[in-house]
Amino acid sequence: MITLYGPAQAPFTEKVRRALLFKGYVFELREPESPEDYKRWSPKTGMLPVLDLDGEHVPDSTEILYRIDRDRPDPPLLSSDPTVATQQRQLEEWADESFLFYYMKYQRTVAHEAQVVAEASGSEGRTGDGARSGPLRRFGAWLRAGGTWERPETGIVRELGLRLDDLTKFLGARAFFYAERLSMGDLGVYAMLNTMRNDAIPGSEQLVAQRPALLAFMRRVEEETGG
Ligand SMILES: N[C@@H](CCC(=O)N[C@@H](CS)C(=O)NCC(=O)O)C(=O)O
Repeated sequence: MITLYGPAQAPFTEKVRRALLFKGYVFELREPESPEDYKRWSPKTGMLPVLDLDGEHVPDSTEILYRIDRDRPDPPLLSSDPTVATQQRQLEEWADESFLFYYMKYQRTVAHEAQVVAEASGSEGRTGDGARSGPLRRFGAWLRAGGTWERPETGIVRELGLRLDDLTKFLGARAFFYAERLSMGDLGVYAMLNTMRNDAIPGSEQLVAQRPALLAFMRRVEEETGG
């Protein structure tokens, strides 16, 4: 009995789910319903996904991919060319880290802005040393934003768009990244794009929708992994 424990909307779970489908595993997906489920299913780290392979619990999405590739080598998750395989491994790691980086940055920015607004409204009506005039406050905000009027959230989405442009260039005319066959690198990128397509960072859905080459890539991954 094979069970994948993890929240379906998380890119890490989606990456493993697609890898299992690609390999032809029959499995069940169980989603956590409470923080206790994270601890129960992943006692060491509290992080999901975890794959239960007939009673053996394998944590971490990347480790799971390596494990199932070893257990069931056909079809492979890495190229037989060592140079290409290294690129595919690096891409898989990059995909996990990069989207998470922008996601966390976005969350921190939104929390910080909410705090600034709360502080500003708390100081309204104050006079004397603690109060800052409108133009002075606006100048402070302008400096904090790095001398630009662009809102920090807009800047994050714009940067994310640049990363998608990088990806489009890496992909080029090939069906998959660095190769004509699907690899773990493609699954990592797919999972990241899929999370964006679900608008995990507001505005990210549109970024993906505006890039037909990446949409076509996603369709190819879906065809290879059972829709
Ligand atoms: N490096 C891990 C990351 C997994 C991860 O970040 N999981 C999140 C869900 S998306 C989690 O379990 N968070 C719970 C927590 O941080 O306590 C992997 O690739 O599996």
